[in-house]
Amino acid sequence: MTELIPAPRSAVAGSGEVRLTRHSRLCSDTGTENVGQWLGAALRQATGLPLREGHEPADAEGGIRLRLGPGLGREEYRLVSDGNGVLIEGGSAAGVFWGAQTLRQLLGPEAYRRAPLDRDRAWTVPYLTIEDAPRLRWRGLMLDVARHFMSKEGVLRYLDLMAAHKLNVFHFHLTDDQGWRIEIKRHPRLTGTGSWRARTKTGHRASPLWEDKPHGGYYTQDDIREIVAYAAERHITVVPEIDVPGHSQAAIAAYPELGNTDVIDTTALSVWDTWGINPNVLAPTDSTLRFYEGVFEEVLGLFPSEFVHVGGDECPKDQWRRSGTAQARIRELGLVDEDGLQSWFIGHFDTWLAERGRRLIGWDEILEGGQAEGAAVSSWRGYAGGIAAARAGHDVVMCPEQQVYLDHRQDPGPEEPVPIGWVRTLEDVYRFEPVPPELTPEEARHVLGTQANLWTEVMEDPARVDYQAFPRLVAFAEVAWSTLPPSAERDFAGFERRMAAHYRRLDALGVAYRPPTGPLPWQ
Ligand code: TNX
Repeated sequence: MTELIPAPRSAVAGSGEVRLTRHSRLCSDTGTENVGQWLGAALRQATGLPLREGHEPADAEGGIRLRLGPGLGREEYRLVSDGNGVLIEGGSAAGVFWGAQTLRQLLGPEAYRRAPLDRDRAWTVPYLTIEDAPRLRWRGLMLDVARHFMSKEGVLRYLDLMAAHKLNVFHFHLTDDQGWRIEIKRHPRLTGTGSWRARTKTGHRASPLWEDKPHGGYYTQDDIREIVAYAAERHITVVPEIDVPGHSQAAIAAYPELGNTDVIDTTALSVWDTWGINPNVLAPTDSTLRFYEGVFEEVLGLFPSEFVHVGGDECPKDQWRRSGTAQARIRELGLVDEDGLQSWFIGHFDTWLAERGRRLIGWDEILEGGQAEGAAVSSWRGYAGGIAAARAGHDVVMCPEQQVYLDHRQDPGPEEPVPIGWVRTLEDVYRFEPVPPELTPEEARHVLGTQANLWTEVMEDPARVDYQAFPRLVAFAEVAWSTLPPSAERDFAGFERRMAAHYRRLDALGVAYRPPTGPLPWQ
């Protein structure tokens, strides 16, 4: 009937249809005005209909009415299309917004266009009643803008794509060995030096592996404010990630004193121009902590999110093993080994963030050497880290690389352009179970939700990002939002049938997805 993705909890068809015309109004009751503005703008640009704002409920007759509905959960909504028009009620503006996204799907693929197709086209919504609410409250996408920079406009477009799929957490991976992408006023060389690399490695099989052209870019603080506000209008929370103490070569290239200066000549380092796990990590000194407190202070001023991601992944301990300064620190703090030093580093920021009313989240390596008190974990190396953390009473976001790493190849065929990674097919993603069944209901309450991760080593432009993300992100969105049967019993064939309609929506949105059949974009 309606081929909705993600599938709603329930949809009951009626007979008949609401027809939107030049006389139809859009009426937003108190508390839903911002959603009304968003929906009006989206539908006007696609349909060319004026959809004048109405203020009296009667104005919405035959048109669209938005209102808050008592008794509904925060993100829950009810959409009723009948002889009175379309009514969307939500437990909060967020619920109404997700209902508005459903309405866009009901209007047909052209409702996603940026310019009207044909002013005389009939815009209809079948009579029906939809009751819907998300299964999980953290439905995330992580985008790595460090390995390859994405323009601000590209990021805003991804926020729109997330919203269309009812995803609500944007994990913004802003720093890594290969680039520092956020302006920090008190440390200008982080972007001055750290945002560009002299040459770059491309992921495209047809390209030479090395390109001597420089690669880089960064977001000014004004850009960041714009991104955060744009996300908020779409009921998406932006969680910033500043990676410590590993994945920090770009920062050390900018400020050599941040590195282990008694082990290597850090003044000789430049922003890294290859991929992998980098040995050049931060020195565990007070001055490094003070430097990063300054960074996080500016970050907190820009991002209102409860959670702040501090990375914590892939921090090789070799330099700490050889550094007299690091060894002295281990003795002074009474630690057992270098893993303890990593915990001490993360623990410092856990307390520091808690004192400022925020919460720390880190990759599952932060479990090694003892986990900081209030810290939450992004479980990426499979399920074990997430299960252990949930059992110990820590909150968890499940993002195991075996199923939701969208940089991994999606087909074993030789024509696949991505030269690295294991095969994670659309069906693998669709059968992903974000809440490990071995957890008791009590433990499972610590699973905040799930996210798909897009690392961009092999994605040098936005079209490559689209290709890796879609269609798998669509399957992921359904897993995160909809209450599906256990993995093995999921109706993948049914999902594929609904996808046939969804590809038309992605076409209208201009998404360069991997086509299910036919030639690939670069063949
Ligand atoms: C591991 S996932 C990483 C990233 C890479 C990714 C490639 C994680 C916390 N670290 O730095 O980009 O693998 O798949």
